[in-house]
Amino acid sequence: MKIDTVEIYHVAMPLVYPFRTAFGNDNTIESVLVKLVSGDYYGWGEAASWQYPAYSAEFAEGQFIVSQKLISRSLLGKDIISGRQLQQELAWIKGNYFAKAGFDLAWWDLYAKMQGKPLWQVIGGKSPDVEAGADFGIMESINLLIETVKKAVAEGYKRVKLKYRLGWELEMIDAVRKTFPDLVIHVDCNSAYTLADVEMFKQLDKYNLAMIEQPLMSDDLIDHATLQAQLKTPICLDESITSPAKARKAIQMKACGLINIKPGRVGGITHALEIHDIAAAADIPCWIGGMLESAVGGNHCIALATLPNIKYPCDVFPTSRFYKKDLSAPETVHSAPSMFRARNMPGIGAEPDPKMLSKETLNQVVVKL
Ligand code: OSB
Ligand code: MG
Repeated sequence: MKIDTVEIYHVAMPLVYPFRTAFGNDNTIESVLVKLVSGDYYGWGEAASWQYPAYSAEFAEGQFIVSQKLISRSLLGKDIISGRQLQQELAWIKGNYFAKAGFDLAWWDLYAKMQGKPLWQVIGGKSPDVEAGADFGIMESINLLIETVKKAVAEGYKRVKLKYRLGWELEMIDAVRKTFPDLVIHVDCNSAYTLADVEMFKQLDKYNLAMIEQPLMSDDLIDHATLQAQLKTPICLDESITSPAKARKAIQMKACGLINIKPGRVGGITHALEIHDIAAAADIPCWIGGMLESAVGGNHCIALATLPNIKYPCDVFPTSRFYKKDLSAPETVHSAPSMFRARNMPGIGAEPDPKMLSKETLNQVVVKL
């Protein structure tokens, strides 16, 4: 379909409480929303690279400029018939995965709407029901963490992701494992460690964790392979997997046993599907991660989570956990304890609420031919 108009919104969404990770402390989530218009149809995409280049090299203000000045100009007026073609048109722009993802996601929403089908069916999902895990950032104290995990277990969550905090590692895992001997648990290190920490990671083997997520630097597959060779616990790569080629290489060199696929980090649905298939062929299970997007990005994640090789509860969340009111509507809610159901309407089934969008927009632009 021919892309007639592009609308881009750089937004800041205030969190109910600050989200703390090994790379920082955030009070608002900065995200970029993209609307692609083709004739009477439109689609929405969203990729949240956040305010600072701390999770990856991208950040929302830069993402907005790349989206406005480079990506829009590469797509406007062109007849884009596939996700693959969209990626080819953008291949001259290196990196900038989140920026590309905003457009790729919007294209898939638009495409599914034109077919009159829910996105999860268009991409080959097996059932609309997907399982979510619990995840809550770094806590102030181990006691508070244990109370929070108890609440999550009582709410029906079957797996819990613990954000690793420098200096707290084994003490924290020991306390949580003693309190919950059978719970499916994994840790997310957000690239905070190096091979100097091999001994600490080896100690984790006795806690029967489902995986260790992104222990080392994002651009370092070789060190991950070196670490994995010394551990029984599988490594799951998040930040390191930015493209289908990276996924292929990580698998080939045995750098991981699982992959967290985030549509924003890999440039969109098109590449998320390719990574899913590469991993499936190698018997590497995947799951879907998120960046606390509004319901637009959240529903793209839910659609991806319906794919057959998604074999671990995903990081999708009910809107109310992080936002007083979601920027997009309808808000994401559980369909059953710890479950979500992909929406049964054409496309992703969500779009920004105009009032909330204007309230939370920092910068916006409409690009036409
Ligand atoms: O590493 O998965 C991560 C959020 C922001 C940046 C990085 C990460 C995360 C999460 C989000 O873990 C989890 C969630 O959506 O609940
Ligand atoms: Mg992670």
